[in-house]
Amino acid sequence: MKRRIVSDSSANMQVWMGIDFVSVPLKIIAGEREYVDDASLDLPRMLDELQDYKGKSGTSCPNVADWLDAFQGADEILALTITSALSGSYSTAVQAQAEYKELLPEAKVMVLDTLSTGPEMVLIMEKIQELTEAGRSFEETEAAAREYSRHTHLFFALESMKNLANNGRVSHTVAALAGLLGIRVLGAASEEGTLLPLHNGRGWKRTFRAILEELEKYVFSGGKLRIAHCQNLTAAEELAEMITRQFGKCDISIHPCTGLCAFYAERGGLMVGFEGA
Ligand code: X90
Repeated sequence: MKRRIVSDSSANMQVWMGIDFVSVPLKIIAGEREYVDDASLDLPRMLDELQDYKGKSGTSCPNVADWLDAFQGADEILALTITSALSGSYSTAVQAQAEYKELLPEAKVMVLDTLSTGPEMVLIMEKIQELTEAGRSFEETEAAAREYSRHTHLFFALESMKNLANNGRVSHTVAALAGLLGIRVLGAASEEGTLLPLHNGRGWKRTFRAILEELEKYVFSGGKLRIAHCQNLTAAEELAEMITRQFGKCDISIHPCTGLCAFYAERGGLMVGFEGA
């Protein structure tokens, strides 16, 4: 029995030391240029080049063959995707699941539409790993991961929503608030897996205060919280400190965005995944 955790690269995790884990890259496309969201991506350079690029840019999800490659060699697969409301990743993963089971009828494959992305996916994968270490069966692990994912949430605080709007992932009206007016948008992943704006404001202090208030409303348990940032470690650390002050000692860690999330969250953006009600 060989169990593997697989996720698309919107989880911002390329490797997981000592764990059978595979990340399936999404791609960022700007004219002739294609950036693959894997360990070889030069992120600062991608962000610089995108900033200078005046044409249309977008992204593409993994195809069925990409998922199949990632499944190859394992017989228990727990795969996670970015929300199906914003990407085709879930749909291609489900097709790969069917094909893999045709090739290998004994194999067990879960595909979880996380209705979220980034650090919320990290929490769910950590839960799967915990269950695996505790020796839980595939079925128990799948059920517990699905249940857990109903109690995890995602916030994001973005300086600009230009790429989200230009790619039809958020309305131009919502996006116009950010960027154009220099107002930061704080939002959440809705229960349907779409972007839900919660608050607009200038200055990080106000954004942090709004995040703390929203964490109360979403009943952050004071348990696990993961922050992903796009070239904004300072804000991530400051937020972590404020959360610790308000909620007491909790399990917080910070990591950088990789290609896909960096493209949409843009420079300065933060994403926060946490355990709630
Ligand atoms: O299939 C594709 O091309 C990928 C499309 C992804 C679109 C959205 C990515 C958002 C990443 C921005 C803030 C988080 C929003 C989460 C809402 C559920 C990061």
